[in-house]
Amino acid sequence: MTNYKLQIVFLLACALCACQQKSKVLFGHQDDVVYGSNWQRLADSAYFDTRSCIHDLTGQYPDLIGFDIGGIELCHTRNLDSVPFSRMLEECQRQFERGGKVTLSWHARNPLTGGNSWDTTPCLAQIIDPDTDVHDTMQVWIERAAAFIAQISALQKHPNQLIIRLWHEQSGNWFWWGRDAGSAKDYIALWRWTRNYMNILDIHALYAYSPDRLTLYEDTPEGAYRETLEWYPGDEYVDIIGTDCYHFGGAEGTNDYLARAHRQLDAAARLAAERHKKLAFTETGNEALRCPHWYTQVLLPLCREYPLMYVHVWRNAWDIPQHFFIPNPQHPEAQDFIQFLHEL
Ligand code: BMA
Repeated sequence: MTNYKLQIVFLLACALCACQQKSKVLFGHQDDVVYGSNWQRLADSAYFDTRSCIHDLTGQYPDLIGFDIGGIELCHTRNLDSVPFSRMLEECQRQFERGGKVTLSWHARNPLTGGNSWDTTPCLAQIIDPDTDVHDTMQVWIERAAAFIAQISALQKHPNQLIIRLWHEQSGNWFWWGRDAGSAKDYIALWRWTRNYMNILDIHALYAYSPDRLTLYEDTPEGAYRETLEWYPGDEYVDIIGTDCYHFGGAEGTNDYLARAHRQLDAAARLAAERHKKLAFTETGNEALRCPHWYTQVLLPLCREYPLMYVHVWRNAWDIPQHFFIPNPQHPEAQDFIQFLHEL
């Protein structure tokens, strides 16, 4: 072989290695294996052959499945979206056995009023004050949540299969742990308390911090970064820094979505790089896929701009026709979504 040909072979080999080294962005879907648009398998125990929204489209189970434990604090047998906790455990076990990951969120009730997560009656200061009944309630709720999560944690087959996303979207004003319901100091105290309790039960997980829209400070990258940092629970408590950002409406909403997503992801990426943490797009989606080719034309180019560990989209509710974030196989966007998964 001539030197020239050898050089070409060498360059091709280098290019191949570089391709292989680029780590894949994992894709996650909430409640993927318990229901989807037009179907549900919400029995207490799993069917022998688990159905999955992603599997229906691709023949493969998702890299990441999201579950929410809202309701565990009241010892309910099903979460706020009717998923039996016994079933969640079985599906986590199956997902871990397949080598996949699970991400947990917790839409906990308001411990002051007993209302749901969206009851924004301020309670954070009382939660943190050890002399209050609300504090005692929260202690019990954290214990119950941790006891359930400990069972999930014990099912892992490989390191880092479980991700726990605590007190998400605090930068919004829609949850009782959100921006308007208390101070950053109290929010951080709640985060650390929750995390410390998970440690006591020897739970092994990656912990994700995920704000949503950033509007507290000026509309500059510095303002976004300042807000992300101000509520950050601390390096010892967090492994993944992410953000939640949704695309509202059709194609006309694209510019607004991209502007917010860049603002938030830039801030998260900067903090993650500085603190040597993983970066993730912890929740996103275009409800009912009103923006044509959203997956390949909007989300894919966005994801390529950042070194993401994963991107996670929300649930396909079986009982709310327009509340879905991935297409079912009959949907006109199905091919676009499959192509997105190939190229992610
Ligand atoms: C919201 C919606 C609700 C659901 C909640 C918790 O975004 O999907 O219908 O109850 O998440 O999963």
